[in-house]
Amino acid sequence: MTKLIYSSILITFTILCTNLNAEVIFTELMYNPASKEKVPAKTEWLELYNTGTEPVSLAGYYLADEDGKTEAFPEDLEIKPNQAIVFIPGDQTVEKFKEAWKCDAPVIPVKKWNNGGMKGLANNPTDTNEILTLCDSSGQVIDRLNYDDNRPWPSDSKQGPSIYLALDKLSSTENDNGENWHKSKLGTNGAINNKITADYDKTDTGSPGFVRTEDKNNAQETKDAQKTDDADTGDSSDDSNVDAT
Ligand SMILES: [Ca+2]
Ligand SMILES: [Ca+2]
Ligand SMILES: [Ca+2]
Ligand SMILES: [Ca+2]
Repeated sequence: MTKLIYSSILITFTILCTNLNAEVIFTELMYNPASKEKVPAKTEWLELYNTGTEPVSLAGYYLADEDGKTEAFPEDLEIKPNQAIVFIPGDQTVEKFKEAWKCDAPVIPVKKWNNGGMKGLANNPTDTNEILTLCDSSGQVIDRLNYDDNRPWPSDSKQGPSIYLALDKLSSTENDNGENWHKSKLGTNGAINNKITADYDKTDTGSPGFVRTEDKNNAQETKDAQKTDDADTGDSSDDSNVDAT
């Protein structure tokens, strides 16, 4: 029965996921921060990026997964070409996020990230969990990201690095391939550590609001370096996540 429900959900998502020319895409996910993830989780975040050449209004857009959906983004929210925007749980504040993370990009709290909505970003993702989507105001799927912590996706680990999309793979289809994602590494492609604060109580690594889009030579070096890095398959069985669905 459960299998049947999952199949129906998958089919629905597949039908909805027909917009292959999407310009706004998922480029980074902090789904399993080392910082505490007590209910409600406040330390998760994700990054969207506009790969297109025109600004896109995100009015009415929302995030969804198989657990539920968030409330809509602010009506006046727009993402410019080559701009990254960081989204955080509505249970967190922009001030507290920016106290911990140096970030010049817009930071947008989203209500119902946790309970009553998306139930957070699962730390034990599989092919049926999570199926993270960005939807526009009419419910059309703009980007879909069925992230995982098993190969070919980077394993998660206790150090709390985010995963980010390789700079030469910035598209809504390329980001479906786990091989195109890497664990953030301090000093590589703009990745920094957060400052320890009351909420962000451990050292996490990521590049919230920053997407490197040039320096192709460096990209290859980074790729080689991270092949070794990603080969380190950390133990992810100690999750104390809010979303064990
Ligand atoms: Ca969820
Ligand atoms: Ca999580
Ligand atoms: Ca995608
Ligand atoms: Ca980033």
